[in-house]
This record gives sequence, structure tokens and C-alpha cells, in this order.
Amino acid sequence: QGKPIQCIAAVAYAAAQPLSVETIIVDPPKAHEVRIKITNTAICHTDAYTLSGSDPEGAFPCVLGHEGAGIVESVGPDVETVKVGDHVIALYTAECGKCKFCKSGKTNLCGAVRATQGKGVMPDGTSRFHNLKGESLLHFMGCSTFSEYTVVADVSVVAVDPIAPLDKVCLLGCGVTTGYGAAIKTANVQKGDTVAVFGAGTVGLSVVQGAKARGASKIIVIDVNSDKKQWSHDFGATDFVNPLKDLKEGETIVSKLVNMTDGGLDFTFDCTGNVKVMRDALEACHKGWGESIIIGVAASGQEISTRPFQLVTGRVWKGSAFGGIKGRSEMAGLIKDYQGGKLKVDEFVTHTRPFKEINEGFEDLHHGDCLRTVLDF
Ligand code: NAD
Ligand code: DAO
Ligand code: ZN
Repeated sequence: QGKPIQCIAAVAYAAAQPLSVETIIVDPPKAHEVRIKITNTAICHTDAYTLSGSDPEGAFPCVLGHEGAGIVESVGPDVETVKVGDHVIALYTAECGKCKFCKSGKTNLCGAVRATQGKGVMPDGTSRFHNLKGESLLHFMGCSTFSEYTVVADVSVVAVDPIAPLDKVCLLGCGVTTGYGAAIKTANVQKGDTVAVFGAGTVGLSVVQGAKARGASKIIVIDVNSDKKQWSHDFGATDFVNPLKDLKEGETIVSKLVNMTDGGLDFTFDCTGNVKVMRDALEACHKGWGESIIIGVAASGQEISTRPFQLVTGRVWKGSAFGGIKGRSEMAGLIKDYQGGKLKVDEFVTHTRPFKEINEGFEDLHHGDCLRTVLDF
């Protein structure tokens, strides 16, 4: 049995406070658990959302972070999925292969560690993190990648080709996979389809990549920040619309999109988390068959609305978590798409910083020139 490890981590002690970069203690993995030496982690909006205090389920003190990759340092008893030395990506959407969800063949959501993950503890109900005062620190999204060492459930980790650079493929732990999967799995975009993507962050631009890979005939990106235009085209968009600048008198974003596509889109995606945008995305769909996929995470308490007639007349509202991707069985395919040049990942790394600059990394998120900041331990 391994020993506790002392290492650097960023602890969120309270909402809306900077993270405390300090030495913590990480206990050895128990049965069906894996201790990972995290080499790289990115910062995603969900980390910022929870840290801000807006997340009603957010609990402190905790170790945030869920978009990370590293190398297996040790495994507890009965771990068969990975071994010491494996290069791995942490998965906030587990895949046990045995639960009702996994066996359904209908969803990538898994029930195995859901209840304890939501409470910030390991499946046995306890934490593997302590600070030097002996206080227990909660886990986050089953990953807690803002620590040089972390412990995750064996169903919440996947081994990847060791040739793949961990400082890039860490992004497959959330944003890139979410967008790409939403296009190729949840929507299952087909050759010739028309697609509109609202919000050109890492998630939206990855939807664009998925739509392009499938041979969509039109990929329209809608973003309120015109600086996203060049990026959108680089990732495969055919058109870019800034609704704050590009609408004529009497025109709405919905009417413009409907006119651009002979009656509406085959698929639209919300990658903003704004419920008004979600409505526009649904209503810009083609009558009879258009599908709108909600990916964005709306602020707590927000609700969506539209006239039911929009659905009666054949438009479909769907959602997608982690792009509908089953992390353990489908990650290898995404790595192959990346290695084969079909899936851009490196291009999302607009900023890199040493781990100790994590608070500055959170500031980067507020700037329009940042897609992802990758931290290096
Ligand atoms: P991001 O902030 O980098 O990108 C959002 C983009 O939306 C920005 O370019 C912004 O300018 C644009 N935008 C904001 N308001 C807009 C509006 N009214 N109209 C048009 N564009 C607008 O974020 P991201 O990392 O790409 O994540 C996007 C969303 O996806 C977030 O809500 C995030 O929480 C969510 N997310 C969901 C999942 C999932 O599994 N469902 C996973 C990861 C992220
Ligand atoms: O199974 O009930 C459940 C929860 C699954 C979590 C899916 C989370 C999707 C959105 C998270 C956003 C970003 C990281
Ligand atoms: Zn399962």
C-alpha cells in the first residue's frame, strides 16, 4: 500500500476568493481508485462558475479542476482499467460499463459514482485530500486536477496513447470533446447538413470541427465578439454573424439565419449558456426536422422557454453532456482523430502558465483572446 504524498495544489477555501496555492497531503488510493500525477490541467468555465459561488451544489473547501491529464502513480486494490505509468485523462463523466445507464446504449451518463461525485467525496464517502492543518478537502467533479497528485475512481480515468502530448490532450477532458462529440454523436451531423453554432469558445469551435469533419454544407458561427470571426473560419466555419453588428433594421438573428438557409438550420448548438440564445437557437431550426442541442450551462435558476408550437411543428430540443462521449471506450478514437489531423487540439492552447499562476489563469478566461490556459506542474 502506498504512502501519503505531499504536493502543491490550489485549494478553494471559500466562494469568490482567490485559490490558495499551498502544500497538501494526498492519501494513497483505496480499492478501485487511482492516484495520478497530474502533468497538465486547463481551466474551464465550470471551475470559475463553482469558485464564484454561483453553483448551488458547490461546496468548500475543495480542490477544483476537471480538464486534466497525467501519469498513473499508483493504483489501489482491484484496479484493472489502468496501471502504473499509464498516460491518462481524468473523466468527470465516468463509464463503469455495468450500470443501467452504461448498459442502455442510449447515453454516456453513468450512475456508478454519481451520488458521491456530486458531494465531493470518493465512492466510500471520504476524501483523499487534507491540508497541512489536517483539515479534509473535498474533491470536485470526480477529478480535482488542480493538484499535482489526485485520486480518482477507476471508472473516472482513461489511458491514452503515450505519444499524445499531455499538455494538449488534457483539453480532451472537457471542452474539445464536448463540442466535437455534440456534433458527431449527439446531433450526428451528416454530409450536406446546415449547422449554426452560437458561441465560439473552445466548445463552440469544437462543434464547428465536428460539423466540418462530417461534411456540413454550411457552418454559421454566431458570436457577440467579432474577434472570434477569424478563429471560426480557421476551424471550419463558412459564415460568421455578430448579432450586435450584422443585423439590418427589422432583422432578428433568427430571421437572418432562416433566410441564410432556405427556411432554417438542420442543427443548431448553444455553446453560450445564455437561455435567450437557447431560444433563438431552437427557433432558427428548420420546421419539421431541425434539432437544437443545448451544451451551454445556464446560471443557476435560469429557465428556457419557447412557444410549444415550435416543437409541435417538428423542431427538436436536446441536450448534451461531455458531447455524448463515453470517456473510457471512445477516447482512443478522439486521440486518433487528433493524431490524424481531423481534430484540432493544440490550437486551443492560447495561454500556458506554470501551475502557481493559476489565479492569473482564471483572469485569462475573462479576456476574448483566451480559448484555454493550460497549466504546467
Ligand atoms: P467560452 O466563454 O470560451 O465561449 C463562449 C462564447 O460565447 C464566447 O466567445 C462569447 O463571446 C460567446 N457569447 C456569449 N454570449 C453570447 C451571446 N449572447 N450570443 C452569442 N455569443 C455569445 O466558453 P466555452 O469554454 O466554450 O464553454 C461554452 C459553454 O459550454 C459554457 O456555458 C460551459 O459552461 C459549457 N460547457 C458545457 C459542457 C457540457 O458537457 N454540456 C461541457 C463544457 C462546457
Ligand atoms: O449524471 O446526473 C448526472 C450528471 C452528469 C454531469 C454532466 C455534466 C455536464 C455539464 C458540465 C459542464 C462542464 C464541465
Ligand atoms: Zn455506468
